[in-house]
Amino acid sequence: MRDTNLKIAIQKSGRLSQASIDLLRKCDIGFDNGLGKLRSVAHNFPLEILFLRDDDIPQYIEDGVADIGIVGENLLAENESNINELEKLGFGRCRLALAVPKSFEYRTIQDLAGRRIATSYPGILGRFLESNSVTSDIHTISGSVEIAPGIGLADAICDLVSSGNTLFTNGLTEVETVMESEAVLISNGNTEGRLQIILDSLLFRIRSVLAATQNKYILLNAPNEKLDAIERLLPGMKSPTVMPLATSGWSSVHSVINDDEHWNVVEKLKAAGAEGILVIAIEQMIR
Ligand code: PRT
Ligand code: ZN
Repeated sequence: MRDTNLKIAIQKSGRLSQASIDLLRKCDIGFDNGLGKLRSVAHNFPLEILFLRDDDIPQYIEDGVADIGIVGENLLAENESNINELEKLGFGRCRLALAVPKSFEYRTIQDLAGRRIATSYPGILGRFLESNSVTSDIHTISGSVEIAPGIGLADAICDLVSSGNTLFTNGLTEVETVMESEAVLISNGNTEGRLQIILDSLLFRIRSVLAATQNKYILLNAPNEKLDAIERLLPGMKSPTVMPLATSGWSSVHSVINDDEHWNVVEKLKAAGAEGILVIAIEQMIR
């Protein structure tokens, strides 16, 4: 029975850990992730979860110790490994950016020629500079990259940025985006037979959860003469459901709308005559 579980590697403790666990839980996969645990077997799905340092995950997957995993795209791009990206997961968003001290008079990327740049991403940075025909002196350091200019180790840095607070507190200004990144589900492409069936089933659940988080369920009441205008604002999965209310001349309209634009749509619906508008989170959405 040992080999019949699909193995997924997720970050043990760090920025992607909680969101990775939450995603599996939203897929209704039940497992114990007690402190210090290195592996856990789900009790209601043939999945084994390995908790690892994010840097080790691509190698473990290439070696077949795990079949799939969750890492940042930045990590994959840096290592240029033989790994398939199965799905973008919408969390862990950040960008790899070049930043310089405030005193640096930066105009174009050519200003970095011959300068020392500290980074933990020498591969991505090297390719980026090369594609811009710039030759710089790349210093690879593994952590606290943002302090390098302040201690005289570098003229610029290339590091991950999300809120920008770290750059700001270290007196650095972002000047170029090298790459955008988010968490992705990856695989080694070696899943066959039963493992592939389990992976397909997990992917089906993950995609349903992702679709659900990108959408909202909306219900509203409207006088029948306003229905045409309201329906035009609500594309829905096919088209909105319209049902008569007990009060004659009124209908209840149900639909699904994109989360990003739901406030915008709600305002237009209200202006078009909708009343009693309810916007509800969707748990899973199967298209
Ligand atoms: O222990 P382990 O090796 O597993 O973890 P780690 O310390 O190497 O990684 P971790 O947890 O810091 O990051 C894991 C992944 O999260 C990264 O590979 C990215 O894909 C993603 N991610 C998203 C980030 C950030 N946002 C981020 N802001 N990773 C790092 N940062 C750091 C950045 O390096 C800088 O020090 O946060 C600081 C900047 O943040 P702001 O908000 O101040 O801009
Ligand atoms: Zn790491």
